[in-house]
Amino acid sequence: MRSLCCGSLAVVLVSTAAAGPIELQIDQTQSTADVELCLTILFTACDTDTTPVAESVTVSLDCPIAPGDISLHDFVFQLAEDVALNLSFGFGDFDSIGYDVEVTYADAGNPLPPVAVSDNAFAFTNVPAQVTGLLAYEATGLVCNAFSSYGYDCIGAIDLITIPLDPLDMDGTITVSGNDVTLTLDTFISAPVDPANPELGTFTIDATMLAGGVSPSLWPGDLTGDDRVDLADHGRFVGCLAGPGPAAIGACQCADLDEDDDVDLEDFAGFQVAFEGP
Ligand SMILES: [Ca+2]
Ligand SMILES: [Ca+2]
Ligand SMILES: [Ca+2]
Repeated sequence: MRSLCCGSLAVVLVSTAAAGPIELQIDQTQSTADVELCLTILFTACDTDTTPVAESVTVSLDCPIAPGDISLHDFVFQLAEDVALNLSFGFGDFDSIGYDVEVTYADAGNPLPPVAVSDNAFAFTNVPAQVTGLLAYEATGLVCNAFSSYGYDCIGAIDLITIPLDPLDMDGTITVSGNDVTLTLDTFISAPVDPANPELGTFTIDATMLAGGVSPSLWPGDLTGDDRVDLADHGRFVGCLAGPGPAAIGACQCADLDEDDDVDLEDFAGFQVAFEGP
């Protein structure tokens, strides 16, 4: 897995590859979103459709071989197919197609603070997100009349970017096998069709995704995943220092700089060489 072999000098020589964030590609053959639209016009009618999800999730890991924490940097959840949502009220219909729909991270350049990985599982909370795309529709009969009363044309399109999303919660798991990183991520999005008239209806997106990529290179001595070896890493190193013998476990495996399975003073010598300053 790792190519380091021969003590601290070798450690320093290979410390040129950046770890950095890792972009994981969403496997659209194993990722789906259930989309539901409900409108209330006298009574509530709903319809659902399912589409594969494509695109990517970008995260950083404190220890690429055995993550102890994970930070979310970016994501694009692209609904890979149009969704057809056809509501029948008896006294009229609302037929619609959602297309080019994407849910994306709304704070690009500002990763979320790291969260702990425990038994491969983690939870991101309060994730800023936005939705883009169009819902093209045709309302007929009394549904058209009702829609008109809200200021809408009977045939039109709702630009989804006008709909603000509440921050999202996402549950996930991460597993590392050799150089392969696999992430699962589940999220549920619910928003009003018309934020000014929330009683008109809601749409929801219930997504279950699987993403994969190649593990980033180790940055020897970097135990926080920011490509720097500073006092934050020193604090973590000291927390891992257990002397010769005890096997390094979890994210402490990244503190085993000489790769003899322990974290001892020989590793600390390598850490001191890698140390870049406070
Ligand atoms: Ca660091
Ligand atoms: Ca040792
Ligand atoms: Ca060691």
